[in-house]
Amino acid sequence: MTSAEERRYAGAGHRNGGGAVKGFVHKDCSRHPSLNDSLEGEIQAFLTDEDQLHTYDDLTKVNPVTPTTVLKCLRARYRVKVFYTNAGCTLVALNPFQPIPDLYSLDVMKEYHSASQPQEFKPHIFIVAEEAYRNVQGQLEPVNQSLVVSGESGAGKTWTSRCLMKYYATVAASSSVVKSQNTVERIERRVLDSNPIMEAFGNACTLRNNNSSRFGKYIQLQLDRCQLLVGASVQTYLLEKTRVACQPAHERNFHIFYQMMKGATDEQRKEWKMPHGQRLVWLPKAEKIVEEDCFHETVEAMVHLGINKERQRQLFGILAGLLQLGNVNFSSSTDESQPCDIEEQSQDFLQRAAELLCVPAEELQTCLRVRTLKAGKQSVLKPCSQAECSMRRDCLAKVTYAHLFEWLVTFINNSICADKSTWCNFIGVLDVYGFECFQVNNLEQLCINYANEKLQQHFVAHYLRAQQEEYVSEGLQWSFVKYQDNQSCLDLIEGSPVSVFTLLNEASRLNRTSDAKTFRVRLEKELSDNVNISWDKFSEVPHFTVAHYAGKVDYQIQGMVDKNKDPVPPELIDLLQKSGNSLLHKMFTDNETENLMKKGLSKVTVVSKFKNSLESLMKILHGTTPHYTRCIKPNPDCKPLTFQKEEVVMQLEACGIVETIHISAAGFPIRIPFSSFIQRYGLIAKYSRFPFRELLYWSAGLFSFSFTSSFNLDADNSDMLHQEVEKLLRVVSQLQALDPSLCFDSEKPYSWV
Ligand code: AOV
Ligand code: MG
Repeated sequence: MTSAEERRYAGAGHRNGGGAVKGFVHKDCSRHPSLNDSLEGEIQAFLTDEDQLHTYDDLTKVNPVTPTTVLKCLRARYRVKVFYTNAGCTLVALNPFQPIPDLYSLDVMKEYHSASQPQEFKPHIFIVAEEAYRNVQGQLEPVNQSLVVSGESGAGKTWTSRCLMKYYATVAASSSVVKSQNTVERIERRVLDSNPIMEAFGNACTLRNNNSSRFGKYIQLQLDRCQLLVGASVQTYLLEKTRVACQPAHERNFHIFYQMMKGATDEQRKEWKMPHGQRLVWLPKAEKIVEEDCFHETVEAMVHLGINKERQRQLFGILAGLLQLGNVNFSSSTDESQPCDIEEQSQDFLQRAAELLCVPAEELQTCLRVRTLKAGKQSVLKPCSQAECSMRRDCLAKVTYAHLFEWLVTFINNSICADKSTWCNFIGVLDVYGFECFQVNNLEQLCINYANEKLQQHFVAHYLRAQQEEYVSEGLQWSFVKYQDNQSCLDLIEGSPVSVFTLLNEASRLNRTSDAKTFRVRLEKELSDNVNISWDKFSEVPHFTVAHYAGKVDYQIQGMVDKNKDPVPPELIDLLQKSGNSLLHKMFTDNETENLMKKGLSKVTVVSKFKNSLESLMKILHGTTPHYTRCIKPNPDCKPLTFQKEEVVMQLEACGIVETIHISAAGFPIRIPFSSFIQRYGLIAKYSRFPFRELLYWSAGLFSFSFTSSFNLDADNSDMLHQEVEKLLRVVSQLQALDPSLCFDSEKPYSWV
């Protein structure tokens, strides 16, 4: 379906549905244990025009709105390969798990961009993009916009974010050129090229998604006065750095390592000391072939962004060094006064790691095996146990990789960020890691799921709560739609004075021996009042279970406190600062935190840092107009065009889609400040015998004029104005036919300026 005619939405409706079903009784659709069992039955009983279900472009039009009817409609659409559906104010995007030709082509972008009423087209991510783009201008003043893409792991958030960026890089191309380090590139090219680099270094193949983002990102696309893209900046959130040294069963390390292995020339292999057939412990093979292994594309993007050959050489040298380090093992020592030895067969790997990281092999060995304890001015050397040695090895890799990632992000920002004087507004695209529930979950999943809770709260606060409160404050008749508020879950995780985070921080600060059982008992003592936490007291493995908005997750406690402390032995920082690899040296000397870390003063825990960074993100989001896209994963195995209803219904319930639809269907879809409305439509008051306030709400419910950016009333656009007035007058006469008692209040003469 590529022709404009086919894409055009048949009815006269718009993205947000009409104001039809007010005051309905809301069916409580909180978790329903027998929902799946009764699913088919209920579906059978539903709607007679089954053949037409796939034509429902907006779920607000499904009647009645229940999880099952919504599900049925989405399934019908998925079967005919329609992947986008409006749900009131949000867009639901079903993942096809298969490239869909022509759905995102240049022509389609242009078509949406040039349409006078894109919202009358079939639902598409480009409508959301275009809506945000036109909204930036604002009705009175420019408003920054945010596109919030959510959904569970593998649902399609990153894919959608890429589509959005491509859209703006196309329709808002300024074609200005930027120079850095002997390269000259168009800015749009650079902004897009930041994606493959960040994905190569920050994404990995997990059980849930072959290209799973292991970090969160918020990209601000900077627009100038003419609304052209002149730059961008990226903010990243908590990279899952443990993956570099420890990959969960059947998962892989970050893509970049595999890209190097697959794409390297013989010469590069030699330089990286990676002969064919070498088994590298930190590079577990995944059974699946992953498309993301495209070294060439990553390198090309690096060139475009201005990372020169020498820097690339240093960067890959460091990565190769880390891979060698992964094969270094330690033998157990019977004599505690003696440090553990490096295993015989590991010696070569240690030597190669040292060469690649450009540090003296002797010192590397000592750093890994001996701890230096400072007591006043004196230092005491303490040999490390076998486990401690391995921990120090892993720590070296993690801290190096995290710094490398940070360096890359800073480089990208320097390369794509426009000068503040040249841009005035932004459109932000948020793509974080999706909700995760594995067999074993630890601090990483707790942070990821906490981020998703925060986003859900933003949605609830911004849309479900705020919209209804506004109706009430404006004196509209409204029966409140219940929704699932996740505040108590957030209180449990991050609240004060006691929460999982405060207790974790306390345990980390007191340097208590990280006994998992003790920690669990403490959690139970302090938090058992919260309904969102539970535990199986008889379980062998100490854990706690959190009831997230998206489902229950068991978190293993073992290792959590240590992960939160994330200590870096100062000797390791010292060593890396001495590296002859100028990039590695720079990464560890440029930053003030390194010096604090070295002195052991950096006591900020992982969860505190993450909480702070999410709070600043929330502040930014609150200052923008949000647009929500809910990505849905139609089956757990990432199979093309396979729709499993149990899987989908769980996600629909989790994100409160039914409540959203109810509120959208019952509510007023378009809100315009009074002053803008008067400025624009006050003219009608002259002609109509209609109370202005009524007119305001009725017309707001019937017209999607929020889409047309505001215009000044001068001779040039008087035609346009008259057309709009004609349209409104038609509505007014229809309304008066319905209810002759409606009349114009002559005491309040509104007129336009
Ligand atoms: P995620 O970002 O939501 O998961 P992705 O965006 O990586 O998920 O999507 C997973 C995979 O689904 C992609 O690699 C594509 O193969 C496929 N896919 C998604 N959307 C589309 C689409 N519109 N058309 C075709 N294929 C698609 V995670 O990062 O794991 O939370 O942490
Ligand atoms: Mg992703």
